[in-house]
Amino acid sequence: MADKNKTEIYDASSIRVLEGLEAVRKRPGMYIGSVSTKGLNHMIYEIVDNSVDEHLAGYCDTIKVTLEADGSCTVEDNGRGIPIGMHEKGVSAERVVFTTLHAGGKFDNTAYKTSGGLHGVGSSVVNALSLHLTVQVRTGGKVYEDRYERGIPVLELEDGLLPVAGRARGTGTLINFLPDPEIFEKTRFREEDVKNRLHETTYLNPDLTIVYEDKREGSEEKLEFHEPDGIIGFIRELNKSKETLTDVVYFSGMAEEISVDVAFQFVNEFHENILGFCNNIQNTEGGTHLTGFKAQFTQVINTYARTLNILKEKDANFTGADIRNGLTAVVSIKHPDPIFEGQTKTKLGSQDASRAVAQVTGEEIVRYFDRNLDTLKTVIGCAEKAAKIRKNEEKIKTNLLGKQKFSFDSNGKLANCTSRDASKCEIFIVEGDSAGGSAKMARDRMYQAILPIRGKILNVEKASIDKILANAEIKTMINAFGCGFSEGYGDDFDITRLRYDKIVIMADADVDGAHISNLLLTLFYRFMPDLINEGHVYVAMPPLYKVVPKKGEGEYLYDDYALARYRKTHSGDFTLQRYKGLGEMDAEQLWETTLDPARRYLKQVQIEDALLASSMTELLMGADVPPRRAYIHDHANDAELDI
Ligand code: TSJ
Repeated sequence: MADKNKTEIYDASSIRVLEGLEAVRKRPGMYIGSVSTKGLNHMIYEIVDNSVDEHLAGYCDTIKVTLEADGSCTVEDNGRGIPIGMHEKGVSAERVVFTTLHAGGKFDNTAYKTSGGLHGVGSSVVNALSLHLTVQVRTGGKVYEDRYERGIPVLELEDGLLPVAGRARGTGTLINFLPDPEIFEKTRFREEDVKNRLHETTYLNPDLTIVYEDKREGSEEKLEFHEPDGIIGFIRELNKSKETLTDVVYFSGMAEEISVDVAFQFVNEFHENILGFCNNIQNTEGGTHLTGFKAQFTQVINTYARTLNILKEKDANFTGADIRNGLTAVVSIKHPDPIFEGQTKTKLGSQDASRAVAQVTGEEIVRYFDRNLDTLKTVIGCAEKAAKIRKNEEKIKTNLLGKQKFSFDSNGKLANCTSRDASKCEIFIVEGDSAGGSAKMARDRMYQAILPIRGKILNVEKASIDKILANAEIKTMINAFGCGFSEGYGDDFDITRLRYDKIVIMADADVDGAHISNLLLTLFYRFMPDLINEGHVYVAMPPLYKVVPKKGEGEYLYDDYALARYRKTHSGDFTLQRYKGLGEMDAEQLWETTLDPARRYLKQVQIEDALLASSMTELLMGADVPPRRAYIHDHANDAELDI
């Protein structure tokens, strides 16, 4: 019996399995997105999505996600259990699931495949990238168990059947896995990201409960996510700290075999926040469902505005951006066979989704607005206000920016670099004139530009576009970057004209510094989001300490963790200097620690999560929390750039 199984390991299908595993482990980024914390967290989502599929199929109402004390993750559901019977290939179906790339389809008779973007590549990828992975399936009063190491099964099966590990009630699946430290740069799941993603999942699946538990030392926590109000609750959460102008409006419907769920609300702000989801996966690059929703929404409101004689015959229509000014919306569709496009395969491309969302939206919001004229008037009022601001803005743009297009440095403070090769140039936005002065002296003039900014720049969340554009520091930045800016839909932003590969925010590691970074990031996020989306925005991480031992070389330490480690590993006396701000460093120190591409630390700014991104304040509160050691040391990147 055992011999028969031994030979199985080397048959043709097993060799394919080993080749598949090798491909995944050789290029993990291709399969899981990245090997940073983002990819690591993604391992959890890949597994959880399978339980969500089981929920969508109607067989599971609770999922437990546990971050274990040993660094592994356990995901358990109360669904039917992964099928363990004999598969046509002569092994347990469960083995096929965990060893075949792009399995799923075979067993997946659920109505909706969650094959959005990176998703659906699934459990075999997680398995290949885990040091060990254990599967437990409860069914028929028993628990069956299987185990893998780096994707390779380690238990010998009797007649291809899984061993019984014990007795149990009910049915369900439990997976425990430990991401392989040989693959991932970081092996600590980031709880804020995981919690947000799980919470988001429950907003999109109102009948699902997700129990989250963190058992890791120092961050113990247990939470239960259940959002019976669904995307209505999601909108409430997104707008919880905003001044709302209307109720949350919800509608749903079905067209072309696509189910459409929409919730929206207007708030007193000068921008829109519309999130698209297809089969529970966020489409961060948008797509056809959003196009369909926006086009139909615009058309309906313009028609109403004419019927109510708010728009006169001679008036032009409101633009889409006018109408969506202040709109928060979630558009969630379930599509039987979606197509994804875009750089990160997160843009929905299915044309039928556009038609289906437009059809449902057209029918349902007319039904709603016919009965809720007050809400309709508020919405049209927002559009009128936005149109007025837009017309004003168009004037300002031609008057102000137009004239300044060629006066590169409007107030004489930018110290530009010599090179015009944008792929090698960097611009440092430095808080304070004294640090700005040191940075100008210290920099590599060929490739590094310095723009000092003073005091607090405008809070762009609260200010209107004309005020924002009148602000001298903001004008200088827009001119320096060279790609214009975009407000809402009327898109004047052209990333191909960007003059710098890296835009680095350099602020003190204190509350004021955090505030300035916050305002700058908000500015970029609102008016130049592609700078962030395409990875051009960084935050410099100046050192917190310098230690100089009695004997030997001094060194800079970038966080308290590094200091604690230094104390542990160095026995003799040393002097400790604490830097309170950039201003305390002279030009040479600033070069060594913060500017020199070979030695500095930079944190690349990313916006991953819709809930977080909806409020930059929260985003930064989040970014403040992780230990500073989690930041990127970007030697490698720059070594390449220097060639
Ligand atoms: F990803 C995974 F494979 F690791 C995984 C799968 C992880 C977790 C936590 C759960 C699951 C999973 C799979 N939960 N429930 C299921 N269900 C099925 O695979 C299943 C069961 C029965 C039938 C059937 O037609 O009888 C069909 C399916 C897809």
